[in-house]
Amino acid sequence: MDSRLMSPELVEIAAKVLEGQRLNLEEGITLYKTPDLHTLGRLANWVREKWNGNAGYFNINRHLNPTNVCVVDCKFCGFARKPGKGGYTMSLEEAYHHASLGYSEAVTEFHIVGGLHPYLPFSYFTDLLSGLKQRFPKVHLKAFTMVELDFLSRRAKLSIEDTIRSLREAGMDSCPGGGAEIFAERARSIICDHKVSGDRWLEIARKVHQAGLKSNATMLYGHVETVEERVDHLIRLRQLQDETKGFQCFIPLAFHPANTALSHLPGPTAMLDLRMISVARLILDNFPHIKAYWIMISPKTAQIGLNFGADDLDGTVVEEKIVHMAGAQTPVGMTRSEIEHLIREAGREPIERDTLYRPVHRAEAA
Ligand code: V47
Repeated sequence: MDSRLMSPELVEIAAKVLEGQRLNLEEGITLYKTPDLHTLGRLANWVREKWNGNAGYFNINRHLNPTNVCVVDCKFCGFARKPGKGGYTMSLEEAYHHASLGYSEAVTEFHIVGGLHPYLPFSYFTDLLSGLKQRFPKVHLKAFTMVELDFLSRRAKLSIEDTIRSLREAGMDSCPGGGAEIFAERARSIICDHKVSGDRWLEIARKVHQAGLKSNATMLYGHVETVEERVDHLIRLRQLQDETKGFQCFIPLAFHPANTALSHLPGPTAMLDLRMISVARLILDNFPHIKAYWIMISPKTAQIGLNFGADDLDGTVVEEKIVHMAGAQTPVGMTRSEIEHLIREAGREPIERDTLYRPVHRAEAA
């Protein structure tokens, strides 16, 4: 890369990236502050191609949110309802029915997350998983964030290890990356002071990985967090990944302010969306995948993200509630051909994957 075309503060960082050297906190801060988004994106794109070549991954999935009743009261959330305040809770039969809406043999993943419901017994969750497995034996169940696992273990009065074991026996195949928000105490205490700490989130992720399950990781950005707190978040994830190698994918989550207690905030812009993807790709040098989650940043920005460090767009989703209840204007789902079109137009090769990033060969799956 020609250093004459770069902002001066990026010259040394670019050399380190091209030599495969790890970036530190100060360099991460520089990447978040540089006005030179083009160089940032090109560097991230170089690393992305080293990891994933020209692949543009997607999957055929469906989200399932069994309840939005939640005791935690996070300030950034427009989805949750306090107990007795008009939320919904699906019976098991309703949840199975919901999973079947729009279901076809093509679906390879259910993404299952919900509120922290104070009264649902632990058996509801094990029955939910085993009932889904019985009805949809080929579908991978990516279920429950680290925050939900912590809550369920306390509800069930089980150790976190036993909680993970029971859910796994019932059908949990991996875990999604939500609930991480921002690990730094200062920002976390403003946006979600009743939630488990960042350290606890990481500790549970460690247990999930030690149990042999994969998981993802996220960061919620564009609210009250500082640039330093973002880099700190990424470095803490990188440290755990060095230890466990259990994370598959990092997903930056763009904050949507509408209908939340932080509705006075403007929310992130497209420039920040792309910067978040690029910096994540450069700092998380041990994460195989970075996702541009089209639901949160729009299909168009996600498509550009495929050339700024991301290699994955997530999937068809079908019915997204969490950010649509916080004002998201994107569709609630996309078809396979729409996703493939976006990826192809970005100059990438669309590759349908399963949750564990194995290519899905349609003729076989059908
Ligand atoms: O945990 C909640 C976030 C997460 C808002 O693992 C909000 O593959 C923006 O984690 N504005 C759920 N974000 C989504 C999530 C996810 C999505 C797609 C793929 C994967 C994966 C994980 O959404 C929550 C929270 O961090 N969130 N409210 C909001 N107003």
